[in-house]
Amino acid sequence: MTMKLKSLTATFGFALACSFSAFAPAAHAADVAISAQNAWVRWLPNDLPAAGYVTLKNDGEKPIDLVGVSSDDYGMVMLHQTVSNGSTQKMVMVHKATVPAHGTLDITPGGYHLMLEHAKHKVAPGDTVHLKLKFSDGATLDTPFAVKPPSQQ
Ligand SMILES: [Cu+2]
Repeated sequence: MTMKLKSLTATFGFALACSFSAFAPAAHAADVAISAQNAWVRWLPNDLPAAGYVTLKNDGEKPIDLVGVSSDDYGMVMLHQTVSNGSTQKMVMVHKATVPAHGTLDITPGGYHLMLEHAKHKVAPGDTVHLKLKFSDGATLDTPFAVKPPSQQ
């Protein structure tokens, strides 16, 4: 009796694993047009807000907007754009940024940045934080960002 139960469990477990692995690769290839590269955080001391930078690549046929960012590591994450007004620079909050079809969007110093405020735990250079990037096609990219010390920025 014990033997029979064990073999049933094993068979069931195998069937589950099998159906998952058959399904996952197809869904991945069809749905995810966006990938993230070179994701890092400009860390500043004394609990100052940090800035996240990343290059987004769109392999799809249509432009896709970055429409939201959230994180388990920070209480507040916003998409900001640095705007220069003659000799002065200021940053403004924007609600989306477009990744062109078959192109890239550089969220890099001087352009866009992800403003990271109210860290939920101590974040230090050498850490990895995770940001969830949400896109207009419904995709979400859970992206690891390398936290860099001021000397490596
Ligand atoms: Cu900002």
